[in-house]
Amino acid sequence: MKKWTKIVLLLLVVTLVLSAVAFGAKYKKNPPWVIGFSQIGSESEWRTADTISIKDALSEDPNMSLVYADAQQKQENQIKALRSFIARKVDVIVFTALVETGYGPVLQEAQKAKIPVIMVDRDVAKEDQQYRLTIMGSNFLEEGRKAANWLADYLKKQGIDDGKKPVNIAELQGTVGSAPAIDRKKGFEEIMKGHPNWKITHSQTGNFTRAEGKPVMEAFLKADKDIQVLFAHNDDMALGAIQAIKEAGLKPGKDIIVVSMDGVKGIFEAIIAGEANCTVECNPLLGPQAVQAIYDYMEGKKLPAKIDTIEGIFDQTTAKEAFPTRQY
Ligand code: GYE
Repeated sequence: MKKWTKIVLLLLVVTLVLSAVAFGAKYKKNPPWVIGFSQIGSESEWRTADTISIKDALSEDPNMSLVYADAQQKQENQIKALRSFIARKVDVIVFTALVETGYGPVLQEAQKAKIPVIMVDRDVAKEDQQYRLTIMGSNFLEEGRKAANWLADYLKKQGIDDGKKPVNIAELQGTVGSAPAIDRKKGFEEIMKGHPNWKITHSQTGNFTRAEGKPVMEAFLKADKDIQVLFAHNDDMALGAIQAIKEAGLKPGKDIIVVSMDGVKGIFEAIIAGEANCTVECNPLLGPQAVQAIYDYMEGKKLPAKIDTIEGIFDQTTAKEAFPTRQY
């Protein structure tokens, strides 16, 4: 063999060995990785889209194997599922917290077992955030502000709000103690401070479902017909309430302004039909972002404490045009 051929061959071998070493060291742990995903349930159109997005992204990735647990809106089921993930030593936990409090001990157990927890959508309370790696999802506080700011603008344009006459608002709250219910309310009320004539005259939970949104709105209307605005913490409750408004002989979208959050297909249809007025988008398609976060973790990259999603707002002037491009 000629000398230069030997050198080329040697270089080739060195390159191959080096790249093999580099590849082997690419991840903290060699794939496939077992990912435990604890979802809260299936209360809304939003949740369905979110579950499909995360399950698809995780199960379509050849490096991941998914273990799925649906808590059916019960915190104790969720804590059990998290403990079973820890017991079977999954590589990563993906977790949406039904409510903010009560997960401290189980999150500490995960941390002790060195299992990273990547939160999706609903976060835990401040004091427990130190036990999870990151959270990805929406800024619920900002969503509440957006809804109130849209309302202020709309009332002004319609000549309904003179700054003095009371504007009576009925509120359908999400699941009590959940991050989106707490923060959407807070954000909305923050903007309300600049409108002293706005009043929340009724406020109750409808648990983020159509089935509960309807009877709660019925009860509001039975007690009092003088409601100008419905602020619902999600579209599903708004859709249930729209039904109740109609059955009470009133026109949703006209007699009562309907503002909600999520941006699901059902509310787009209602907005286009003139029966709802505005939805603040909350993007449930978090699967690809969750997968990215798992890779980042496995590659030893530092993850930001919070990964925000970018979202819009839709009303009767924009819903029709945007509808064909909606993915959920
Ligand atoms: O708005 C609602 C769902 O946590 C952001 O939960 C989510 C909320 C969403 O049930 O429809």
